[in-house]
Amino acid sequence: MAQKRTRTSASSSRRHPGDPFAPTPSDRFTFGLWTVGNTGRDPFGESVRARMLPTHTVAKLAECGAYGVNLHDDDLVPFGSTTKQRDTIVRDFKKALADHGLVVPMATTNLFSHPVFKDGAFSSNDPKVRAFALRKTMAAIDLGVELGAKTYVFWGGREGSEADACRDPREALKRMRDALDFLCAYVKDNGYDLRFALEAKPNEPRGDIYLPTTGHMLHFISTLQHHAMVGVNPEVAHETMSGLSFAHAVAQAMEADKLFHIDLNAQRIGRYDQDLRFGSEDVRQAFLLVRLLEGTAGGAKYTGPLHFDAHAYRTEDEAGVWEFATGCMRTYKILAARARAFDADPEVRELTKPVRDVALEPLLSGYTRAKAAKLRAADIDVDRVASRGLRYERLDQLMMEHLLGVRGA
Ligand code: GLT
Ligand code: MN
Ligand code: MN
Repeated sequence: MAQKRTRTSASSSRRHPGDPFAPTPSDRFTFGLWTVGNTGRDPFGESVRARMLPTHTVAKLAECGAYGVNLHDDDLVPFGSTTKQRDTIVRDFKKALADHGLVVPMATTNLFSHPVFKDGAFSSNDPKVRAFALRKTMAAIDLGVELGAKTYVFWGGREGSEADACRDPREALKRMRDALDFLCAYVKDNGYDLRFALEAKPNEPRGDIYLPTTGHMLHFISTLQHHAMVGVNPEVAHETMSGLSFAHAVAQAMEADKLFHIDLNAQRIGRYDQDLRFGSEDVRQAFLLVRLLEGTAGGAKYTGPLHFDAHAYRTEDEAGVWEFATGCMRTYKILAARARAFDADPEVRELTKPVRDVALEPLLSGYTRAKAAKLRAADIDVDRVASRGLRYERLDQLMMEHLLGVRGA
């Protein structure tokens, strides 16, 4: 229902005619209420910006050219609200969405802020905590579905440990599986059109968080009862914190048809979870990611929402927040244009042309005894193959020149 576009207000592209990088709703860019609404509080200092009303966030995001807004239950309906308060808040929020033509593609549960979750939610040793977490998530799923969400994210920020002897990590995984199996069945029982997307993070706020990378998540999903409705929501910052290639994690998820959602931001290796403006660090990785998502090299394209799970620097006032949001979206579009130009460049195409061998290729998959025998007998001049230079220096330099705007712009 809420997924239909009804926006009539001046969109960003109309306000910037002829600007190819001005974001528009058809770009599918989304922000969480908690992202642009981040008040700049950190472990060393208080808020530097006032709390934003969700209805105001909706109006401003629409003005910037975003497509949608995502939320935790508590971002919209403060913890402890009465049913009457909830209904009023939800009614006003729905009106703002309709007035400004924004949708809610994704919703999630806050299972980390309240002190009751200090030692986890689904993995807690205390059945009362696990029961409360399930109950809170069922209510939050109802809210998300009411707002039109099609994807439901699970980020287990507190599912981890410092004093690791407190529980057997195998027991934690079993409890998390039980919770997800339960909640999948809840969605099915209610006939909701909703898929789950699991988000990994290696640490912070816990010393170690269970299921620390997208790869861990992908295996865990294969052990779930209703695995077909569960995919991943990889985040740039989280995979980068582990020192891993984000593009490779996303590629594995895409290849498994499990990229249900994505959290875009920027991060430097070895630091706390920075959640910086998309593309503002490691432009190479950002380029490779956008190239992958846009399928400019020929692979399948990602067609889901492009969510920026990032926030403005603590130095900014509200005007800076909207510059931050616009910057995320513009950088994505600029990188997409650069990726298209790179993959259309005749020299790049020549350098990335597949190496063909019509005699050997049929032998390389689908084992048979005959194929194994042919492989053994095949004439392969190993020294000749090994001596061939692959010209990746030239390829990478071409990528840098496209990226730096001196070629194909
Ligand atoms: C929190 C976290 C994010 C998650 C959000 C969804 S909550 O802001 O840092 O990475 O995506 O629960
Ligand atoms: Mn995230
Ligand atoms: Mn993060």
